[in-house]
Amino acid sequence: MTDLILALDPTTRTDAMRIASAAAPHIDAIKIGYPLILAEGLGIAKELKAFGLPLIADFKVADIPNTNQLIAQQVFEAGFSGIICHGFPGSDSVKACVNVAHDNGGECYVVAEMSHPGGAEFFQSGTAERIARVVIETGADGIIAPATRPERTRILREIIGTRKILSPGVGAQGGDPDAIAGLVDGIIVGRAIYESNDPGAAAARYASLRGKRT
Ligand code: NUP
Repeated sequence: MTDLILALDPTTRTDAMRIASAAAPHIDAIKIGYPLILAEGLGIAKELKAFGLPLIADFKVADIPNTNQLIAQQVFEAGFSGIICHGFPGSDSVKACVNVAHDNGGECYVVAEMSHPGGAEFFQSGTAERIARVVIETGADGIIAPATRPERTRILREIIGTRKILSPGVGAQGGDPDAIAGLVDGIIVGRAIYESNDPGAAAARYASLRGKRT
């Protein structure tokens, strides 16, 4: 079954906890990033851990290896089980995040190609494919690849084999869960759930649409 990952980007603790609580029975993991953490602090991670779901830090870490390592250490000390980093700073920077993740029993995902329209500007013409190969070289756990462009994600799947693909862009960005779910290990859904009047029902609907991996 393809996982359903909630992108929890509201900017108040009250909204975040309400939405996570409603969605929790229907989702497989929670992803948070700058919007919620800059608003409420890193301590929100420990509160969200109470839902008993994997918690992914979407910081798209993109620095030199030493700084990446320092950032990743803070992430895992805060209680996260996974981290998302960028691949374009190079394999040594990615490896720094992978090492810290694995030392902590966690996972590291690398952004291969972004889901928004501008993601086609720099990640294509070979860059996404190169980043996917860095995932293999560094032992990272998988990539982030666009639900908005299943044809691109299919190409990246051929490079990374059985490593995981987590795919944002379903819902608010126009990605169709039917077109992507069979190709990836997890779909990431944010606004279509957290901006819904009934986040629990919306999460249940995406859970029923996510289909099986083929
Ligand atoms: O390429 C990416 N696209 C993307 O939307 C990489 C990401 N990490 N994301 C994140 O996924 C984005 O920052 C947001 O947290 C989530 C998608 O949210 P939504 O468009 O479903 O609201």
